[in-house]
Amino acid sequence: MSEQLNGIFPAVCPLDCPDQCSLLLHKTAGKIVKIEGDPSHPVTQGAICNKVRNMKERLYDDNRLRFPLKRVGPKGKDSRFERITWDEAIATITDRWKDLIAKNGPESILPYSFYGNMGRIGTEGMDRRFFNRMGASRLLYSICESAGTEGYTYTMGGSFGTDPEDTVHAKLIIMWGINAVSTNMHQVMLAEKARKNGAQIIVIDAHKNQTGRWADWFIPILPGTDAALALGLMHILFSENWVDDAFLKQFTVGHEELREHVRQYEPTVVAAITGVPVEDIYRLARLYGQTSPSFIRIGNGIQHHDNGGMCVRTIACLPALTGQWLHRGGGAIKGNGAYLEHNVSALQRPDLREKSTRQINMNLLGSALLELDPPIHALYVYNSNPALVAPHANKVRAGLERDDLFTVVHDLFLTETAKYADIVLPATSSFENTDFYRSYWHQYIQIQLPVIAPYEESKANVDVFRLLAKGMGYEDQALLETDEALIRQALDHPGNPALKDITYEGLLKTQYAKAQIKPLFPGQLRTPSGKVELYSTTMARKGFPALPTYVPLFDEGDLPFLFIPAPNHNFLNSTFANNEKHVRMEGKPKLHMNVKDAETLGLASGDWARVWNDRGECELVVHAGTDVLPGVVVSQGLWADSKDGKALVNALTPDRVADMGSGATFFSGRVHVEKRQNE
Ligand SMILES: Nc1nc2c(c(=O)[nH]1)N[C@H]1C(S)=C(S)[C@@H](COP(=O)(O)OP(=O)(O)OC[C@H]3O[C@@H](n4cnc5c(=O)[nH]c(N)nc54)[C@H](O)[C@@H]3O)O[C@H]1N2
Ligand SMILES: Nc1nc2c(c(=O)[nH]1)N[C@H]1C(S)=C(S)[C@@H](COP(=O)(O)OP(=O)(O)OC[C@H]3O[C@@H](n4cnc5c(=O)[nH]c(N)nc54)[C@H](O)[C@@H]3O)O[C@H]1N2
Ligand code: SF4
Ligand SMILES: [Mo]
Repeated sequence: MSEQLNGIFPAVCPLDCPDQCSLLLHKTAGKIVKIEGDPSHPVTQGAICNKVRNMKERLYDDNRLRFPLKRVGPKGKDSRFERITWDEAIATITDRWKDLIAKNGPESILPYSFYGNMGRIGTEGMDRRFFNRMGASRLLYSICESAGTEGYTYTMGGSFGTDPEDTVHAKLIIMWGINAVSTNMHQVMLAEKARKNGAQIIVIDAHKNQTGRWADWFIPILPGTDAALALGLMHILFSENWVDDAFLKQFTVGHEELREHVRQYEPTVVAAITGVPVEDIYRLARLYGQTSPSFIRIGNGIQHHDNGGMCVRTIACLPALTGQWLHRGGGAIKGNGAYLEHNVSALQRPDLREKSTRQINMNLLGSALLELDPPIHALYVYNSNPALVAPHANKVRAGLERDDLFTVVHDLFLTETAKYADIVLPATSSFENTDFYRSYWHQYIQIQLPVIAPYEESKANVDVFRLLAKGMGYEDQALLETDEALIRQALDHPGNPALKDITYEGLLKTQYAKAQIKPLFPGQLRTPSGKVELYSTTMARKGFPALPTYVPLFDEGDLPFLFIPAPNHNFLNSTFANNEKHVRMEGKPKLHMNVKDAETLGLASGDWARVWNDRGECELVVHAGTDVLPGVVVSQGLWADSKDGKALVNALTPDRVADMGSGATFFSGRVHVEKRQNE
């Protein structure tokens, strides 16, 4: 920790946000008094979002956990806790685990985590080593982008796309299923620069939110139909000969098959599927076919659907048709994480596992807790809040309520999940820890050293796992190593030449460093053929159509509305949902619906609506207008339980698994809507 009580210290935003801003923390008398952007960072350039500008309130929030707790009341919303010491906490946990391992084996224990903090040694370092050594069940980290990532990989060979810094050169920018104003604000800033140089900005979304309002042209689309729109564009690009034949021949496989295949996606057919009028499909195809460089930012929204993997796989084919990958600023970004891939096996040490262990899909947490055989007897949650963020929340909560389930939660706050815990452990914030960070959008790696002392008795993830290892009697060297050693091992990656010049010492000096990345073309693509795979034999082998294809959403029956519970502007998933200031900034949980639907149901803006299906119900404040098409309703944000707990949008979401990546289908559920009775 910096011993200086006053000063300005460099930092990294730890949140699960593509922008991964460099920050400057102002410290007075040992406390952070101001958080601002670091103007020196080439991408984030000192601009940060409002939620992090206001994060100091969260650091010193009265509700922040100060010491370990044990539960003395019932599990769930009426839970009560008592203070215990760290020694008692660690002894209670490890005694229970030892007993479970002796009786049921280590796979009866399940770690559950995600990226509440993106620091790599804390989220996928010491924790993985510890649970590998134990031989616990493994979690499949599939809640976020896995469907789209698998889809994109079939086409492009991995999470490799355009360097966002180059997108200022684009002349056409399409934000496709991304609420970038809220979720990737520096892509918006870069697009603004491009716009000043004459670029047009198109947004394709199911909801005209602030990103749609910022666009030069907003195209509303029926959810789950984007692959059909992309195929309709391909139909026109081929038939009008707006394709780059030289690029297709040299750098793709399957362009002749694709040309034949997309004949069926006539604009009239596509218009009927997508709700996008024929003339708009033509206009979009003409702009895309005749503007260069063109850049597509592919969001996560389109892949939280039953057909999300195939949808992203399909959109990812578009830049190749017009040869955009050879134009500076052209191409697409779904995610860029693969460029900065660190030495994962050195950090996680899968070799510590004595034998192979079962893997459990985090999207099926409810079923895993209720139905799995042999059962899960203990759950260890950190960096995540599954009681709010996981699909089919009522099933998840029924699982968490099990009397015989021993649950530990490590967090900064007494989250909805922590209320089900037997033992709660207080976590440090990222500004109290050492870690390294790599963006999944820009190409910089950054380091964080502790700026402030740990808050009260809170501990970093890595330190808790060191204590747990000791309690379990594990003496492996891998579990004793320092933070610095972990970072060095992760950065030392002969398999990724882009990291060659990025070292621990270098990062200490410069705070952040850009990876040395070779252009994708020619010769860098990691598909089996080394080319853009418009036709994928890998997909055919796995039972998918080999060519991009529109597959309709799963039919949930005749419930009248498709429900899209998306993220909001002022929270980061459920982070900030328990901080008063951020809740105030966000207002009330709303239900956006088309005014025609509202009228039919006798609803007006400001009314409370009850939204339900056979998985659950919630109550939201109606916002009627023309921002969504008829038949679609949209909410924003993962809200904390209120006294009556009715804002839990994930009570309604399906735990069906997407077509690829064992991904989540948050946006493919259907619901009924009615006026709340006691209005
Ligand atoms: N402020 C803020 N920023 C965040 C987050 C947050 O919670 N708040 N979360 C972070 C995380 S973990 C992630 S993964 C990203 C997610 O951020 P994004 O990549 O922006 O993805 P979403 O916000 O889930 O969805 C984006 C848009 O997709 C639209 N959409 C839904 N279904 C469809 C469809 O079928 N077709 C089309 N065209 N549009 C559709 C939604 O209306 C929404 O506007 O943001 C990160 N950044
Ligand atoms: N309906 C609906 N549900 C969704 C989504 C959606 O769009 N709609 N989005 C999904 C997506 S894309 C994602 S990525 C997931 C995200 O789901 P989560 O990863 O669970 O994200 P958060 O809700 O932000 O929870 C992170 C928790 O980690 C804690 N935390 C932060 N730092 C640390 C630390 O250093 N140590 C420990 N132990 N804890 C820490 C925070 O306090 C917080 O409670 O949600 C998914 N759920
Ligand atoms: S949440 Fe995103 S935009 Fe906001 S400070 Fe963090 S990285 Fe930057
Ligand atoms: Mo995510």
